[in-house]
Parts: sequence; C-alpha cells; structure tokens
Amino acid sequence: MRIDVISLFPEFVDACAGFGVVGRARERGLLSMHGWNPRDYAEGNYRRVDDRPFGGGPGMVMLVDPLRAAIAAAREADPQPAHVVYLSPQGRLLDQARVRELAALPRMILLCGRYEGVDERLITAEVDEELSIGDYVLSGGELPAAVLVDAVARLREGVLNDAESATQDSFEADAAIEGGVLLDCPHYTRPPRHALGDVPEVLLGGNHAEIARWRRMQALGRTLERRPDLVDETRLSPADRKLLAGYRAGPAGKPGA
Ligand code: 4GX
Repeated sequence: MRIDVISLFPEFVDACAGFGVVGRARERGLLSMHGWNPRDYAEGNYRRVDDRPFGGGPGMVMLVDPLRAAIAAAREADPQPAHVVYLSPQGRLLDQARVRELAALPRMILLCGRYEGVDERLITAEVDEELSIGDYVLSGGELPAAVLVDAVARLREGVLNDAESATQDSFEADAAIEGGVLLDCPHYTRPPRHALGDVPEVLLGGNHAEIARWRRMQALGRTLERRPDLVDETRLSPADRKLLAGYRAGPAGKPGA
C-alpha cells in the first residue's frame, strides 16, 4: 500500500510510522510512505500557506492553492487512483470496520490541517472522506494521520507475524459482533502466585478449549460492562449469551469475579 501525507510537518508522520510493526512493514516494502509539504508549492518570497478567515475571528485558514498543488504532485507521483482522507474533528468517527475497508485500498492520500483548518472549497473539491480519530481537539492532523497509518498497516497481508495475529484473530472477524471488535480479555504471565493476586486457575490448567471459553467470556463481559455501545446484546449467539450470563454470575455468583 502507498500512503502520501500532505502536511506542513511531513517528517512528523514519517517518524511516527518508523518503529515497530509499521516500521518493519515499510522495511519489507509492504507499505510505502511519501510526504508532501504544501510550503514547497506556495508562491512568493514568504511562501504563505495560510491567511486570515473571511468573516473575521481568531486563527488562520490554510490556503486552497498550495494544498491543491501538493495533492496534485502526490497524485502524479503514482498512476494508481488515491482515496483522499482529511483528518478533522468534523469527520466521521474512525472505527475498526472502516479501518478494515481502508486497508483494502491500494493507495491513500492523507491531508493534515493545522491552524483553524482548511478552506472548505479545497475539502469539497479534493477530499473523498473526512475522518476523526476521537472527540477531542488536537493541534494538527499529523497524529490522527499516524494513528490511521498504524491501524491500516497492521491489517495488510504479511505485516503481522503469526504470534502477533493470533490474538487479533480470536475476536476480530466475528459475524455476531457488529463492527467486529470486542475488548480484549485480561492477560497474565509469571509468576502464577503473587502478593498482588493469583493467576486464574483455568489459565494454568492447559485445557485449551476451557481457556478459549474463559477468554471469550471475559472479552464479552468486559465489553458489555465497559463499552456497551460496541455490542448489541440482543444479537449475540446463544453460546455467547451463555458465556455472558456466566460472566455476570461470576464463579461464586459474584458479578465480575
Ligand atoms: N481527529 N485535529 C485537524 C485542524 C483543523 C481544525 C479545524 C479542521 C477544523 C482531529 C481529531 C483533530 C485538530 C486535526 C485540528 N481541521 N483530527 N486540525 N480529533 O483534533 O482527527
């Protein structure tokens, strides 16, 4: 997959995507990233990329032309059609279902705004989709772009190794869960007994079917407890309903235990 980043700080996104799983994907040629700075396409001695908003008010607005020229340069650098995403709090909230769809594309151009935002005419003319990574205000679109790159890259074929993909496979592709994500179950490692508590007995026993059941019970229970918005309880399979009831009863009839 090819990702082009339009930003006043393209190195920022590049650096965020240089480590760990995503960095390794780039080294192996599974993902390529290219930065384009609208400043390089700005006119005049001052290379202006922003100006004061019509109608008054504080802050600055990014100019149409430098952004448009940077996007055009990115498009021309590769013949594959590009899906253009603008990261902004006004966008639709990003979720794992949309991440999966975007991960199937050959190419994306990510537009990162600074200041108060981007002239609306540029968005109308060039942007296919406006996405938000969450309901809070950042000082630019670079971190949201890096978040999107990370979430998308790890779903590309060959990016995760077997050990990394095993955890995700257990819950991700589940028809019963809308959007396809459950919260993770709790994890434990050595020592089995500790002053802070003991590892649940089932995990020490080596009964893999029993362990899988326990993990799914925990995942379902914690999701319904912490993020009821993620799952429609009425659409759970009979098996999952039973697990959820078990979680709620707890091992000794104590909820959540
Ligand atoms: N999820 N930001 C965009 C510039 C801006 C300001 C106003 C449009 C209108 C964000 C988020 C986010 C900060 C990126 C402001 N654009 N982006 N930037 N949350 O907070 O995606």
